[in-house]
Amino acid sequence: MKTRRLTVAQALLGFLKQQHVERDGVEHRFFSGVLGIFGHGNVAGIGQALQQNLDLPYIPVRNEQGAVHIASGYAKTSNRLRTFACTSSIGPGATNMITGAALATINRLPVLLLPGDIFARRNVAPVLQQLESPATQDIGVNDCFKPVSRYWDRIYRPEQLITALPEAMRVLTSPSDCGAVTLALPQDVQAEAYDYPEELFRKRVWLIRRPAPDAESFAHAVTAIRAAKQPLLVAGGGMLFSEASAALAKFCAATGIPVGETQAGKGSLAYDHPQAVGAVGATGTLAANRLARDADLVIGVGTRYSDFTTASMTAFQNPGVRFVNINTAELDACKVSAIPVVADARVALEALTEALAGYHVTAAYAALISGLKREWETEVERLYRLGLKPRPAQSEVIGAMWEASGPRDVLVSAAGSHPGDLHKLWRTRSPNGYHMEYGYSCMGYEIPGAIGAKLADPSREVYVFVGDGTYLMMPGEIVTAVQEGLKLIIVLVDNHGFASIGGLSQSLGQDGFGTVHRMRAEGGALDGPLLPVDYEANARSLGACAIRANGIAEFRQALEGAKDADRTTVIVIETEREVRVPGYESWWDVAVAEVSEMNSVGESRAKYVEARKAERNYI
Ligand SMILES: Cc1ncc(C[n+]2csc(CCOP(=O)(O)OP(=O)(O)O)c2C)c(N)n1
Ligand SMILES: [Mg+2]
Repeated sequence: MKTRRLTVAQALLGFLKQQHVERDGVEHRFFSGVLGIFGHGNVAGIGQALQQNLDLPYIPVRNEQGAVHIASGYAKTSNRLRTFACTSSIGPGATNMITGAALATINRLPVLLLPGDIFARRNVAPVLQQLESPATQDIGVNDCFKPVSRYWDRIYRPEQLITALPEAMRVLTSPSDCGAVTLALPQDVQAEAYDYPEELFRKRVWLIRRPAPDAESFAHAVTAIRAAKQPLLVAGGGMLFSEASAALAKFCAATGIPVGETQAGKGSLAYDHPQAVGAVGATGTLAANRLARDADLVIGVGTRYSDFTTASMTAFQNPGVRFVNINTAELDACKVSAIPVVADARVALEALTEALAGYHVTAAYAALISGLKREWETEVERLYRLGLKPRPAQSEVIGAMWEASGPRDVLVSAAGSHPGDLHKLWRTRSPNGYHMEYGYSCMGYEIPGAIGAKLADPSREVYVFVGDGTYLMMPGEIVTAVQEGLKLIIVLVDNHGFASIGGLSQSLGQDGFGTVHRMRAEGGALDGPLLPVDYEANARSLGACAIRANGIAEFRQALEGAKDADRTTVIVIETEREVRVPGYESWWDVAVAEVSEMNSVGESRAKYVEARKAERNYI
């Protein structure tokens, strides 16, 4: 047997370079590089191997969490057909990646994490940054990756790579089991040499399958749809991963079935498609939520049915409502007691369009859909142009951004009050034009996630919508964008803290406690002057252009300037915190304290108990 004598780290990178994927006859490399930060736990292993494998580019980042977010943003924009590996040292460098791992797994995104680990040899333990246990020597901080990874392994011996790596690839390229894969790499083992079989380094092409539905469940689904009087299709993230937008548009045109979109599925249909009724659920449009309320059949495609989508199980109120779920993952296909169609979205929709020939919703239902859609567009226009002075509302900022952006541009965001507002108000014009991380809704994803989106498709302008609270959590990756020559347009909405949680707190009767960015006052409470943060100076110090816009007119000008600029610009705009985009006949279950010393909490609790009565079991 021909062998190659390599360190574990060199063999690992040699393997990664040879991994390819193929879907719809198109083949390319799966790993575009390695993101990370070096420390003593990876510099001699992975660090050395990267230095002699420059065709697998190394991108240094500022925080290991940022590395994983970049990989996730990249994988999401690439419809899971490409990703990055992420390397870290041991200890804090490794655990910084745990949040990113959870985000990737929840969003079903492939990322490969390579945390350094403590010495397998053990004789020098405890090493710097090692967590010890009185009960076992076979535990460390990297065990924390287990619940947030779809596949987890620790490479104690060099030859274990030979069996671990194909498993890692199986999971990373699986349409149903995709998520974070963690291979913990003890720092001594990384540098150890072994005679690896040459075969490990041959080119491999992993077929990204498009599973077709089985005949029987498909037949049940067709029967259910044919019998439906008021069907609604809910488009989730799986629709975009499958690149099923064209198939969906045809399905809707042929059947007249309207489409509501989840956060991950938004943009599956262009906003001006006649059957697109926009966001559905807790942050849904009036159009989609009315249709959801009365639907007798919900066709969930590529959705996990999160509580935002189901409005905490209150969205679908027709007593006879049934579900058909199309999903590559059995876990999701079987939710809400649906007829499960375990299949790829595009394949299933094409087959359904054919099998449903002759079926169309009634003229009355079609008229209801177009009427609701028209009304919704009027509402969006109203919110885009509230004309508030001196500070605009957030909805006006969204309107100005939308008007400045082009049909192929991408909007990236994750946490705050704007995900809900954008879900309702952003008019997505092309698939992947709306990139909201709302599975984990992780503050700090925005900037690194946008770097990933830009790396995946540099031909699209990338806008980032970030709150002031979130900006403070991880602005450092702006430096990474500068380093890589990537241009982002970052809109930082300054509303002095957590408007979202502040609003939620008010609705719970808690008066916004702890959610405004204020100094501690003499009396000991956090009700002093507003925190004196200079966001522009901060952004500038990290290498970005930065500008503060006072009011919407200046904001529009700043956006034009940012479009013309050749590097990342941060535009800071102060908004009117308390002018919010309303909810549209929807609900989200956040439990209110059952006892408290405040009357307002008691009042909220009473309303909460009433509202919960609308929650349904779909059994
Ligand atoms: C890492 C993380 N910590 C906490 C939260 C809870 N959370 C959700 S939104 C939010 C406030 C975000 O503030 P900001 O970015 O200013 O947006 P705004 O609410 O003002 O729109 C918080 C703390 C979260 N989603 N992610
Ligand atoms: Mg804020």
